[in-house]
Amino acid sequence: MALTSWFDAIPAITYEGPETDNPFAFRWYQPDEKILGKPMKDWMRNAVCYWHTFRGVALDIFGPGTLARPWEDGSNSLDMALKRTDVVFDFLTRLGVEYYCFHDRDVAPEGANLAETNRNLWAVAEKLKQLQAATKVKLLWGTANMFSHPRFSQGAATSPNADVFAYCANSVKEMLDVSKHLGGENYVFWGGREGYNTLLNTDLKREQDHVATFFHLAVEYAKKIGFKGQFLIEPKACEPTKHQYDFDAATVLGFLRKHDLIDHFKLNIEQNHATLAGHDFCHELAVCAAEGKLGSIDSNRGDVMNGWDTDQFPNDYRECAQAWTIILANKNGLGTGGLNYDAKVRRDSYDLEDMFHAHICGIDTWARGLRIAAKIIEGKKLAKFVKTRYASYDKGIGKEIESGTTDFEKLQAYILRKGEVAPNASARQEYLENLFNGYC
Ligand code: XUL
Ligand code: CO
Repeated sequence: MALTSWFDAIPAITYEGPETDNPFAFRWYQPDEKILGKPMKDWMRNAVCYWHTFRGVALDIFGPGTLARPWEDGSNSLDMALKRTDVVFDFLTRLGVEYYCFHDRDVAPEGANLAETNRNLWAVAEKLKQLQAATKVKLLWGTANMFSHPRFSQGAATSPNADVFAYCANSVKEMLDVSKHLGGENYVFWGGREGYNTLLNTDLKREQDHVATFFHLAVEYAKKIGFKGQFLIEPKACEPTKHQYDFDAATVLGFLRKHDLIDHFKLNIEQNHATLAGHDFCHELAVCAAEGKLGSIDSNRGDVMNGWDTDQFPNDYRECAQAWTIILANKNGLGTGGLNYDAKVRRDSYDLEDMFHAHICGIDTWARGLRIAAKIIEGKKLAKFVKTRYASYDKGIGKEIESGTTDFEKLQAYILRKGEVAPNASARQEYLENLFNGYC
């Protein structure tokens, strides 16, 4: 396969260690190095997202795009879509990532009608299949863009227009078929415009019931075609709508349970979405992990001074270290999920090399965090502290509470006998923060 050469000025990215001066090298990410018994690449499963990295031009509300990519011919044609795939796979292989993610509309343009739109998607999917076979790059997840076109302006499955619901059934059906064809390991639902802007025009219950119906239909169809990928929902609190129905992890888990969908889904947690909900990223991970529902991660960061989804590349390795301590509590880590860098270079980072700097920084941030988390886990001090903190539940009355063998009357008799609770031990937050710093 002849690869294009837009990136010839940039060497393939390899590990050179923390001391290197080479900005086109990893300082922390050594794909085959074993950490806690498993190669780094298998814990991380790094993925590049097609939309920001290959379709984003960095337009904002004050001006047009600034990222002029030299391979683009200015059209949104099928021909351009096919040519672009070569550049994408050239980038993926030079960077050394093994996964990518895309929406239907990232890879293929709409046609003159829906049948042509579907044909376009399949034409590009065939090309992607060849490129995957030639490079061993795999599809982490596929998804459908049901939020950009004006037909989705009032929602997708939550649109008051039933034709839009039917249109979305076509989109997800095709993308499930395509994801299966490409060996996709997951399938993501981010409810782009599934929410509302004003309750004055919104039947909230009916809209949420419609999404539940949509998910049931998707589950049924995946089963019918034998698609084995994990279904993931990606929560987001707001933006583009004022209130998104998939507000945060806890809301999504409650929704799935209410609608008898809980067994079919896990969650895809995005860092900047967590902060939009007023949570820490690690809080969202912990909520999912507590229920065995942590499926995958969309990695990026917001800006503490801005209240919107800035989708910047992650650079906080300490946050990632804490995240890993939660992820690694599951001995299979992220399972079929991975780290999808759902992030975009800034509007004034114009150069092709900036695409590399961005991803190198993101991958190294997570790799450094992984190394720190391994030391924390191997050191056992934090885990031991937490275990000891709850020791009153390991015996006596605590054990009876946890095993469900007590009631209010027995508990009252117990505490009356004692007369007062045993004094609380210090929660030692500052000691623990200092301990954590010692590993970083
Ligand atoms: C939007 C977002 C999406 C999803 C996929 O904020 O994160 O790119 O990840 O639709
Ligand atoms: Co995302």
